[in-house]
Amino acid sequence: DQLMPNWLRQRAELTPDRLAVITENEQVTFKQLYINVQKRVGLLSLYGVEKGQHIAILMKNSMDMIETIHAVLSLGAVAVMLNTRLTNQELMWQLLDVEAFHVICHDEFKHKIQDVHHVKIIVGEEVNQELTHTTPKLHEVDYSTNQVATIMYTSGTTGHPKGVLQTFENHWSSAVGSALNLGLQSNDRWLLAVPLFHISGLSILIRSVIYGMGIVLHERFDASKMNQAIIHNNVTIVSVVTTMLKQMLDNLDKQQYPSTLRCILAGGGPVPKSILEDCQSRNIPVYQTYGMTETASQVVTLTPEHSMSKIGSAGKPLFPCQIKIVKDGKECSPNEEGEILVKGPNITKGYWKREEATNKAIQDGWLHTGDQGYKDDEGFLFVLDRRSDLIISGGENVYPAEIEAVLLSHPKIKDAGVVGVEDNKWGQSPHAFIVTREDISIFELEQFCKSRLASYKIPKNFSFLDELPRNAANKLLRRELKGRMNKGMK
Ligand code: S0N
Ligand code: AMP
Ligand code: MG
Ligand code: MG
Ligand code: MG
Repeated sequence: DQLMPNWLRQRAELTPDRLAVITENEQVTFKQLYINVQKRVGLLSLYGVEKGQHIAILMKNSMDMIETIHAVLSLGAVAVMLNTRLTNQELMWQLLDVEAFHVICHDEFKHKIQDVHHVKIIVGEEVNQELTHTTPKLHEVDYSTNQVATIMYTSGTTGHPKGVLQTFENHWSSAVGSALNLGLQSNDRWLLAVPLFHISGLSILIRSVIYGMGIVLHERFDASKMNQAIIHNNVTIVSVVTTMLKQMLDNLDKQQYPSTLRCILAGGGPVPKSILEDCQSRNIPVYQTYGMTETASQVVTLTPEHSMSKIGSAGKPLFPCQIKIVKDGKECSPNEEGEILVKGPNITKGYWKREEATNKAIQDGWLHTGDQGYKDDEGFLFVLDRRSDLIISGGENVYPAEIEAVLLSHPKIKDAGVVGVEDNKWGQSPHAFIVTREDISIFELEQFCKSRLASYKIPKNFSFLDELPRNAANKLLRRELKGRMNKGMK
């Protein structure tokens, strides 16, 4: 285990006067950010926060949230990043599972965790008032490589979501790998409008302190505001998921991005070739990337010089990473399809309290991603849209099994199967097939789902069947259900 200096302190010492964060109403330099964070460190230690504790954060993108993340890390505690779109029940489950000591939340989310009694809830407004008379704490911890910095929950093909452990080394090697691929320029400024509670957003914050690079922070996604920021705010790089990019291109219309914009990093799910080609013809520098929560963001990103010749590919591995394609335990030959395995210092050491799942997912250092793909004869990765067990809606993962379990818990439902269908706005959205014991209305079904599932997980459509296709072992044949969808069955 090796020690690194506290990243924010080091950055504030190296380049104190550089801009760190620009929001709609304020901007701070690294030095100011560091001072503000020290106050928060002081306040959180008054609240009893200590090294090693799990401190959950339920906040919207904001200066508060950035300071809170740095403060938690600076105390040596672990920041548990909660998705604000989840329901009370989903959040409660994660808070219990992760054994959170405190939750720090914005006032508007307090109602979602009211019933959680085992943790102290620290509300944003309270904090801001107390901060005015808190003495800063001047002794933040150094960071050790093997220590867990953050935990993010990710669902799986079966059962409950699992907490992905992300160490300082995971984040560090991810940030360095990204810079070695995309390069680092002294005028770089990264637009952050994806959620900080996902690794897509958090990884930008981490790159910012490690690189000494400013971020332009948006509280919520707004295509027009993003384009304005790119055009007027000297943004050089921006991270997006497909639905965001689509809306930005529509909004841009006949306007052009300035040449200062050097990279639109597009990931979190498939990026249709038509959009990539549209960007290419309009001279918009879009780079597809493949990565996940378990890999602390990008693993494979298309390099600038191949963006034309390898359109549709996610690229080659970042310098610290390796990929291989495996089928039936054997490595595939070029152009042969199989499961994507990835390896590197950015890969999680496992899932919180899930030894079995960890050992299954990571073997000899290789993470089995569950994704299908192939490498072409020059080693470029193509991710295939072949999974029937995962639906990606606007960059949010939806696992059919999770929705099926909720539907099956309704007394009137005898059987349920969920598949992803093409959705013009979100890429894919869930569609449920159900077999009922007695009549149930769509309204009743939706209400039932609403209290149990985040809204992006609620099926957009329901079809009623007499029976679901299952094999001899009673396993649901989702692919067959999907086939019925495609044949236009309603
Ligand atoms: C697409 C987003 C921005 C849409 O949110 P928006 O427009 O703010 O919606 P709201 O106004 O809040 O709600 C309006 C209605 O829409 C529903 N809704 C919201 N989001 C979704 C959704 N995704 N699917 C379906 N419905 C949605 C709301 O529920 C509401 O409906 P009602 O009114 O009925 O309640 C937002 O979804 C968003 O931010 N998406 C992106 C999330 C993300 O970042 N995902 C990536 C996760 N993966 C990773 O982090 C690994 C990959 C990675 O690191 C990466 C990814 C991209 C780029 C770079 C990288 C990298 O490697 O660095
Ligand atoms: P998450 O668990 O939210 O981090 O999502 C990671 C998942 O998103 C991956 O396992 C893939 O299934 C999907 N994904 C990420 N990048 C791409 C890409 N470039 N093309 C297709 N799917 C992707
Ligand atoms: Mg995942
Ligand atoms: Mg919105
Ligand atoms: Mg996702």
